[in-house]
Order: sequence, then structure tokens, then C-alpha cells
Amino acid sequence: MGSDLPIVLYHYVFSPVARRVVWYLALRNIPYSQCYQPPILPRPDIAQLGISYRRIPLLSIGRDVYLDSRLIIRKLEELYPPSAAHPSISATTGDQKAIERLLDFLMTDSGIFRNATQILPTNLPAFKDPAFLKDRAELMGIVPGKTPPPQPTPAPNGKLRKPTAAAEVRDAMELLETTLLADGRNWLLKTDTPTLADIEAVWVFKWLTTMPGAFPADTITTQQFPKVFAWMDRFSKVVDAKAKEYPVEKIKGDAAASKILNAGYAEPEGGVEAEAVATVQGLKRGDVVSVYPTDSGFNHKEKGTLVGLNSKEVVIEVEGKNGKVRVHAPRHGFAVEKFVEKASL
Ligand SMILES: N[C@@H](CCC(=O)N[C@@H](CS)C(=O)NCC(=O)O)C(=O)O
Repeated sequence: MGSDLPIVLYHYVFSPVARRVVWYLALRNIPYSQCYQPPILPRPDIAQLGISYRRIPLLSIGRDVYLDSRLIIRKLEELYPPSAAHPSISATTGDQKAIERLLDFLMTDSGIFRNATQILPTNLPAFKDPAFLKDRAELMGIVPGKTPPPQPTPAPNGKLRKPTAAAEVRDAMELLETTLLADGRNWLLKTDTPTLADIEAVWVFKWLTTMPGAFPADTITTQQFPKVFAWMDRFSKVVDAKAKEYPVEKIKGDAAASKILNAGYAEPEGGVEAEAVATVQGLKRGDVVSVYPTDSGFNHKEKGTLVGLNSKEVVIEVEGKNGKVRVHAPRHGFAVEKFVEKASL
């Protein structure tokens, strides 16, 4: 079972998406090691496992490596059921579960995170670093000499870009101020302590608060959204206290790799279900497939042997420098394609 196995989180401190996992682990008192990564490629610590996925975070439980914070959190929910040592922070009723899920969709799929990246202060040191700019262009599929992929939606450029994005961020903040937080509750699900629903809603806004000047001074202020800002402060106090109480071990890439490769698997092999994507490609266990995210970082296709596929996840085995690991990706936001060797001309 997962709970006896070592956990390694690959991340960097400025990643707002990785914070979601850091806070989840902290709020549930789940011990883990962290392997800090550079904010841009290359990441040899991850490459040595045979993994070409380029985004952060990744989390391993034993010899299983999970991509994408959403799958990571779901797996931690499954593999670490609530106990006295690891209290639950999940929604309990159906209505609460729906709120938890919908907040996740709001922040990621409705584009609030993408819009938040458009309102970052332009004077941040990273934006003056050509290596960073080149790396992030590559993340979005912009490769010199090649036609860039179409954006998900046509977005205004120039002086309209920022205010348009800020209006989207403001709208999500207003939703919280005028609905869930309107009655003066401390936490979104009216609980005594923060839950996963708070994590799902707070991460983008809290990230923006760390960069003075990100919120437009006239439209997103503590006066306009007192309840949202007070809720973010409360959240910060709780997670900061947890971080002090349970310091997390830092390990280097080689130590992380040997921790992973010397451990057992967290889950049994799942098998390949005959669902639509498998059927249309005639996929079966043992086929070589490519797995990649469809929203960003799609030039980095994970190639491996298919060992599991269902409506929720795809699992492939990849071979690294010193052994094999099983890589799990969510189906939501990822594609699975049978690998076809390109014929040489
Ligand atoms: N849906 C993904 C999004 C991951 C993501 O976009 N992560 C950002 C960091 S916050 C990233 O990887 N940026 C490029 C990089 O660091 O290489 C998840 O939930 O994990």
C-alpha cells in the first residue's frame, strides 16, 4: 500500500501548481522528500528516470511516478485513506464534493490560471532573462522556425491583453466574495479547518499576492474583496505553521532516483480497458505509446510501454538510466497515441 512507501516531490518553490501538492501533503501530515528543480529545462534529475514530461510538479510514491497536480492529489486521496495520523481534508457530502471539483475546473479549465499568468508584473527578473523567455515560449509550443500552434481562444494583444485577463481573475474572486465566503465563514466548506476545496480555490490568487503589482490597483483590492483577502491570510497562517511544524527533507536527484528505484510499486498493474481511445487505435497492453499534455508542454512526449488505461488515467512503463518506473498521467488534459516509428526518407 502506498502509505509505507517513500514519496518524492519534484518541484520548485515558485511553482503555484506545485504549491497545491505541498499544501495538500502538509494539511494531511503526509511525510515526503522534496527534490528541488531548476525553473527551466534541462532537468537531468527527472530525465534520468526516463521521463520527458517537462512540467512541474511530479510526485513519486514508491516506484510509481504521477504527472499533473490533479492526478497527484487524487492518488494521494486514494492511497492515503484518512487516519488519525493523516486526517481527511476532503469534502464529505455530494454537494461539497461538487464544489471541490468545480473549483478545480474553474481555476484550471476555465482559464483563471492562464489569465493570471497574463497579469504578472512585467518587471519580474524572470521576464528580463532571455533563457527563461525562450523556455516558456517552448512550453507553449513556440519553436523558432516552426508555425506556433493555435491558442485555445483568440486573445487581444497589446494594451487590451492585461485588462482583459484581469477582468477574468476579478470575476472568479468576486464569485468567492459574494457566494461561499459571503456569510462570514472561515473556510469555503464551512469547516473548522481548511480543506481541499480551499486549496483548489486559493492557489492562483495566493500566487498573485506574492507579486506586488500583479493585481490592478483600481479593480482588485482588499477593500473590494475583504473576505477573499482575509481568507487567503488565514490560509497562509495555517500552511506556514504546518511548514514550521513538519520540515520537509531535501534530497538531490541521484538520491531521489535511488529512493524510487529501490522501492516497490504503490499500485498493482491496472490493465488496459477497452474504452474509446483504446478501441479506435486497437491499443493493448505492451504497445508502445506516446502520452502528452494537450494544453502546454506538448512537445515533450512521454514514450513508453502501455501497462494501464482507463477513463481516469494512462500508465506506461519507461526505462531510465538505472531501471524502470511506471508513469501515470491523467486522461483529462492528456492524449494517448500509439507510437508509430517515422519512416526514414
Ligand atoms: N495541469 C498541470 C499544470 C502544470 C504546470 O503548468 N506547471 C508549471 C509550473 S507552475 C510548469 O510546469 N511550467 C513550466 C516548467 O516549469 O517547466 C498540473 O496540474 O500539474
